[in-house]
Amino acid sequence: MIAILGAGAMGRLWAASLPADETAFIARPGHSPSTPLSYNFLALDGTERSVTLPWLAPSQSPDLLLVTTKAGDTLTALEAIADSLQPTVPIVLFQNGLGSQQQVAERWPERPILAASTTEGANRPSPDRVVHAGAGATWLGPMTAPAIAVLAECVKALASSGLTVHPESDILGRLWQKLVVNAGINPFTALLDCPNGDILHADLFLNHIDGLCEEIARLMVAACQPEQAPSALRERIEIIARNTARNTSSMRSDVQNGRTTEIDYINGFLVRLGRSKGIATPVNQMLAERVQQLSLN
Ligand code: KPL
Repeated sequence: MIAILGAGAMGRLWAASLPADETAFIARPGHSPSTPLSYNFLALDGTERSVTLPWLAPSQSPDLLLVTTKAGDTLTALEAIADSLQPTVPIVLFQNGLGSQQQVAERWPERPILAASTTEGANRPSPDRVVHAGAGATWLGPMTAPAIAVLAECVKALASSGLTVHPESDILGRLWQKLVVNAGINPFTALLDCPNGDILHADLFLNHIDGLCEEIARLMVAACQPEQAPSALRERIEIIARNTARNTSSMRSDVQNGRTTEIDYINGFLVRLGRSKGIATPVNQMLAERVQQLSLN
């Protein structure tokens, strides 16, 4: 049985794609829903179907756990269920940004903990509807030593969904590549309240993108990531912003829906890293503070 903790768009995409008789959601601690979870799922081919999945019974022990909670909720959500999980159950973390994966790996180094980086696009335009908005791929890699031995079996289990899944020995490197893009697109779209492509012509972006990329390039070296020129980082950010020009970023969507954003695990992570390495991060700090301010308004 594959259990999913976190019933947002990403959790529901996997739930709709994995074999229905082998998948269940995990209820929040203290909640025991009396009815299964149902929603409509719009697939990439334009067909819409109803998905109904059970909640994992307290007596059931999953063979694999997918964690699709928001980055900021992950450690607490896992702490609440960890005692009921066999110590050998692989735990796959799907959070955006960086920081939450390390928190979990440091908390349970003896467990097989993996991180996923995905380019699958999913959104939830209303509470009971999930849209698979773009085909992508998912890379899985070990965050703790015991995860190395279970990587292949986890890739196989997730690939039974029909989604594209690859093993990745350097998952931190891949998460860093995604972090660069998220740090250079998401806060601007949230602050400007615009789709991804529109940031490219906005003064806020044009005035700060070079400074931001210089900070990230220095931080990557300090974090033992391959050195990349700030201009190459900017180019990648701009290519993705152009390729996803009409998309609403996850951060803009969080702000629009009154949800906590993942800024603390994107630009906020870079600010904390800068502090620990003695690297100034004024642009990341300004963006993190302004996005945090948005959620307070
Ligand atoms: O990953 C994304 C996000 O919205 O979080 C991008 C790449 C910005 C696409 O919208």
